[in-house]
Amino acid sequence: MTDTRDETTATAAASGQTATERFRESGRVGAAEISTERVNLLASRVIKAVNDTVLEEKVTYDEYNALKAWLIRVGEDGEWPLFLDVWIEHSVEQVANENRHGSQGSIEGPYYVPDAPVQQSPTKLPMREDEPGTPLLFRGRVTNVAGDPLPDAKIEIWHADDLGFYSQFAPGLPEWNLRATVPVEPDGQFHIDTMQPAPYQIPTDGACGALIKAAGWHAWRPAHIHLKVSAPEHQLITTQLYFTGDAHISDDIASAVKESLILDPQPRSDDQGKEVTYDFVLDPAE
Ligand code: MBD
Ligand code: FE
Repeated sequence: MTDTRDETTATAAASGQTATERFRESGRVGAAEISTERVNLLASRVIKAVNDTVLEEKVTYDEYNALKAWLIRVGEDGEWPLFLDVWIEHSVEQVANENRHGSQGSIEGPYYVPDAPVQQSPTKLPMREDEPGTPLLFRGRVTNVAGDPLPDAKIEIWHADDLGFYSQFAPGLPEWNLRATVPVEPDGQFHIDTMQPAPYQIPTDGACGALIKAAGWHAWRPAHIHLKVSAPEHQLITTQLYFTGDAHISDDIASAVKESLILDPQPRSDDQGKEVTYDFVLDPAE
């Protein structure tokens, strides 16, 4: 049977289940043994933090049961990846990258898919013939911390479309829409034609959306481009780039914006949309 639904019929539960499956398949589950000492320390601290909140705020049984029901629903909707990546990953990223000298990182989020089609720079991301939005030429160079170009670098890039949907996580989109793996040019430069993404709202009809509504928060992330930039003998950096003037640049629900990651695209001289330059600097492998 052909799936005739389009991306606007996406549901939180469907994209959540897909994100959950993708995480299970990613090879990250059980990839490293966590010692008994470490589990004891971390689990004890998290449980104590919750208990302290209960005691200090005098949490009632009604509130406790609301929490229990909500946690059950997070699992049912497959939204543990979304919940963790929106509200926790930014701190993990901060710790992981605190000693870097090169470009700043940011969170990966739940919608990365490995092994996107390889397209040598200069290139245009896979997109529909009538892909909506403003064309954006994203260009720059990948170097080491000394400023030498890294000709063997590659850039994995993925982002949402103009309606805020990611291919493979919403129905009706071509499999690799707005996703690619881009080897750079011999002088370390890259030129990637894409569409400027729009501000993004995390799914509002699932457990995370229910929390946002119940707490009176908003569900927005500023428009962003996701990237993984790597080169032999250098540390891979996972990051995101944002756009100046975005309505949610200062109140990202995922707390993942950094000053150095905000772009200011300019109109192209040929008037074919916008262009912007960002240079990536990779730290040496440890
Ligand atoms: C996203 O697109 C995203 O980047 C993050 C971090 C969380 C939810 C959706
Ligand atoms: Fe995203």
